[in-house]
Amino acid sequence: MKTIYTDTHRLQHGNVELMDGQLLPCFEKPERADLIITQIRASRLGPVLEPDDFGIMPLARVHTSAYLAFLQSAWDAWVEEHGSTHHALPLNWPIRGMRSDIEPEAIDGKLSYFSFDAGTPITPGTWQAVTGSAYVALTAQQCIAAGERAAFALCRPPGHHAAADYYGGYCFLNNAAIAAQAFIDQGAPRVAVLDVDYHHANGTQTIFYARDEVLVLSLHGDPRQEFPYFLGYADETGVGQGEGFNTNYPLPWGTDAATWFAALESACQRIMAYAPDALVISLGVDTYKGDPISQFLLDSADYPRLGQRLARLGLPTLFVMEGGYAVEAIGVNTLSVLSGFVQA
Ligand code: Q9C
Ligand code: ZN
Repeated sequence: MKTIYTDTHRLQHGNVELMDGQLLPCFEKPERADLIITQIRASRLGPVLEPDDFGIMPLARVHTSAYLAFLQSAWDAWVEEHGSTHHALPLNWPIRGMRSDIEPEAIDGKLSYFSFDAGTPITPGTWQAVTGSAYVALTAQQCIAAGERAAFALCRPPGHHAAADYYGGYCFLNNAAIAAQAFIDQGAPRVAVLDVDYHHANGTQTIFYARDEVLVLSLHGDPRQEFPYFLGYADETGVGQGEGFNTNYPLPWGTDAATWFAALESACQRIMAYAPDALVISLGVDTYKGDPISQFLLDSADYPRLGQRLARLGLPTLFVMEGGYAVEAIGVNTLSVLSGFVQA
């Protein structure tokens, strides 16, 4: 299996995020991808390739032009307003009864308009890092389109919390959605996106919510307890043409491997019934018991098993990296999923 990777991810290196009432060092940091690529290079998984440049078009198939223009210019606007001493974080959001349909002129207003949390700093290199990450996903998608059974897009920053016109949860461009849309644009009638990251795939769900040609399934911490809190409930099943083509599997804090794999089995049955032409796996390993911001109990031995189960679906499979913050284990656990897949 080929891995697509670029060092450009290091240009996204935020200083702090607001969590538990503190400004803490960002959990989503360059070391994450560095540890994964180190494991892959030391393994026999396969070659590591650089991404191609795809321009703005495939990004604009998923994201709005106003949002892309904002992301591209946000750092410069921030520096003009505040100087470059600190990275840009939003501070307030429109709630019930306030106007959420007007893009303000001031950069602080724009940051709020296009975001949903205070954990996702915009830095001097954010635009270059996030476009590089999307190109990693698109290059891996191209490998599958050219006939390969599987490919690994080592994306960083991650993408699944980003919707058509907002960022948050460490995500700016929805790499998995951009790749899924590329399959559709190249003529695939049906694509399934299965998100096994600990957090709900709110961005991916929202992007494809009204459409039946992309089935979206997400296993995640119950939003009653867990970020992003305001999406990811079991009764969100799609709308209009998309009704029945979104499935959420919210699971409580403390979920163990037995319960998690039972939910995975349900998701696999749904995928088989859908019979997609390609499968995109949003691969987070923050389900690990040692993850510092998550509450599931998967152990390292469970990750090969995940890869094996996905391989049994028998589909062209694109793995897209999402979360995972226990840096000492993230490389091993990620490689375990991919090795389990190729050895199945
Ligand atoms: N108390 C991804 O895994 N903050 N994003 C959570 C926990 C946001 C995670 C705060 C977590 C986002 C791609
Ligand atoms: Zn996550």
